Amino acid sequence: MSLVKWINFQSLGDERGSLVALEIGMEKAVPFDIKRVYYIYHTGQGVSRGFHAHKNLKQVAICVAGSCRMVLDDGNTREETRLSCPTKGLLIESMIWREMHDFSEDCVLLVLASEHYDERDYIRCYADFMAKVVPYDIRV
Ligand code: T46
Repeated sequence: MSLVKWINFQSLGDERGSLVALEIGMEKAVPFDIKRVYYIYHTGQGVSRGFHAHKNLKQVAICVAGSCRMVLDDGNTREETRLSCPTKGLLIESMIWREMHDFSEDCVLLVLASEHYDERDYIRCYADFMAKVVPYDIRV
């Protein structure tokens, strides 16, 4: 199964422009209760971010302006995708190593998170991440 999982949001656009509403409890558009929202913007040219995994945290990343490239790695396979559409959210499950590259100057990456911020949930060393990964061939 692909690591790249998109959630499509309805655009409530009219002649004035576009609007996306994410309402907690409305429907399970996002497959977790949102406890935190943050956004990444003004990323310098050539700067990459991420380079970590989360033990429990699940997130949905939405590029509400501009674009960036996201690399996802579950320790068995590595995939990448471009985020550039405000009506598409990229679901990032727990225990996925992520890297973000090629931010456009105008990129605003909005992230919905299933938990409050907790540095103890981060795995910031790739070797530590790999040591915790269960290989595909021994998963039940
Ligand atoms: C992720 C990717 C997509 C906080 O204090 N609270 C927060 O909610 C967040 C997200 C960060 N911080 C602090 C921790 C660092 O001192 O802000 C600083 C920058 O965070 P970090 O270096 O983790 O940023 P990124 O862009 O590498 O990663 C972020 C998220 O942290 C991470 O969960 O999945 O975006």
